[in-house]
Amino acid sequence: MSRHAQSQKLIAAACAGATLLITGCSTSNASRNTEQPHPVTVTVANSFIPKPINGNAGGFMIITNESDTVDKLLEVKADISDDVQLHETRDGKMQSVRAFDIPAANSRSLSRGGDHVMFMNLKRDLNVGDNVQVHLIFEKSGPVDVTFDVRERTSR
Ligand SMILES: [Cu+2]
Repeated sequence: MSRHAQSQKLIAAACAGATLLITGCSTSNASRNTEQPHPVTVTVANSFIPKPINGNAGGFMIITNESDTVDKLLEVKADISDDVQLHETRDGKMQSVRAFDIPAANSRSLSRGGDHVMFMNLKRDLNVGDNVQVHLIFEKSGPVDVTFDVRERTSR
């Protein structure tokens, strides 16, 4: 992680606590690159796909938004599926949603039994240890490429 990203992260962490009490907490600082109209302010961790048991696969990850405004995950693309959906789980049933809000200076965890990415009608077999390149498209941060690794179904 670059020095700049590190400092942004610390600022975001401080804001996460401070915004409970005061509004207008900003991550703006002199070192921000103003030539980039849409700086990427999201980071993704622990991205994985449990080995699928039928023709579809779930995808999990933790998305952190280091900015002071809400971002949205709008679309997901990958070469393993022509139909990648965003699903939430309500009363034990999955349903498709248009986007996932990623709250300001906070994280959203896509995890088993909750929100997830759904790769429908897989175009090839996935085995434990495989890496899948996934293209995430955010409203503010734009495109972010992430590798999902295929893990045993019991992993978290
Ligand atoms: Cu699903």
